[in-house]
Amino acid sequence: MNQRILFLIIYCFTKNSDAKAITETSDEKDKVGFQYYPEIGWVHHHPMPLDWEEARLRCYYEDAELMSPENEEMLKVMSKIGKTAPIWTGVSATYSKGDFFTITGLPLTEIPINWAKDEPDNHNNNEDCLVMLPGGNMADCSCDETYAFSCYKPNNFKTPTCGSVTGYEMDHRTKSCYKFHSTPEIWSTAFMICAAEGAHLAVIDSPGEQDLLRDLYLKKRTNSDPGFVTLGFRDWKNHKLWMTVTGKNINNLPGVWAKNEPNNLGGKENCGNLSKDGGLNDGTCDYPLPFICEIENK
Ligand SMILES: [Ca+2]
Ligand SMILES: [Ca+2]
Ligand SMILES: [Ca+2]
Repeated sequence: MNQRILFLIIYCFTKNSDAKAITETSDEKDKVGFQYYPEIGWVHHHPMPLDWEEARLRCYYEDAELMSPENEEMLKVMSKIGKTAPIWTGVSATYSKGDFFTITGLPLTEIPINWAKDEPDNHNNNEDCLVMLPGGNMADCSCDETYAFSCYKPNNFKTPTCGSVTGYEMDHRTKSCYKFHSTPEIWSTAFMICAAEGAHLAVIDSPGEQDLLRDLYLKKRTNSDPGFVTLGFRDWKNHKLWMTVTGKNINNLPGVWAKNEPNNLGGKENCGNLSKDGGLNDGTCDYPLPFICEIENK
C-alpha cells in the first residue's frame, strides 16, 4: 500500500498541469466557511482528513453534499483545491459493489473522470470510494482511509440572510426569516409594512410551515389580540380564488383551513389569516390584526 501511494504521488506530480485556470473565488464567504465560486456555487473545504462516511455525514449536516467532479467546472475547482493532497470525492459504490455513483445519484458515465494510471484496481477487493489525486486524476480506495474533503452547495443556494431590518429571525427548517408584528394593522397596511422591510406577508409553502407560524404566533401574541394573525394570501377579486402574495393558488400549497372555513362571514371575508388554533381562516380585510412578515432564502 505504501508503494502504491508513493507511486500515485509520483504519478500525480508529473501530471499536475491539466486543469485550466479557474476564475478566482470572490471574497464572499458565509458564516460557516463556504466560499463562493461563480461558476459552480458554494464550497466548504475541510483540510482535516476524515474517512469517507464521516466526510459524507459532515457535509450532510452542513446541508451540503460531499463534493464530486460532476462537471468540468467542478473538476477544475476540485483540482485546484486538491492541488497538493488527495481529496475525497462523493463518488462511491457503497450501495452495491462496483456501481459507482455521486451523492446526488450521477453514475460514473455522466461525470468527467480521468483515472490515474492502473486505477481503478479495487485493491484487495476493498476499494469502494473514489479519491481525487493531486492533478485531478482519480483512484478507487478503501472508504476507511482518511482524506481531506469539500462540501458543496449548488449555485442556487443563497447564503441565508435576514436582511438589515431588525426583528427577523431565521428558522432553519424553512431557511426563511420571520418577524411577528404585534401592532394590529389592516391587511393592506400589513402588506405594505412587510414590503417596506424587504419581506412579504408570510406564506405557507411547506407542510411544516403552518405549524411553525402558529407556534411563532402563540409565543409572541398578547392575550388582548383577537386570536388571528394575518398571512400573505387573499381572495382574488371576490371570486373565491385564494392566491398568495407570491402568486400561488393556495389549493396547490399545503396550508390547511380551519374547520368550516373559509365561511365568508357577512359576505366580506377576503383576506387570509391564521387562527391561534392553527387553521387558516378568511377574515375581513379592514379588521386590524397582528401579522407575520417573511423573508425567503431560496
Ligand atoms: Ca485503487
Ligand atoms: Ca414561506
Ligand atoms: Ca372566516
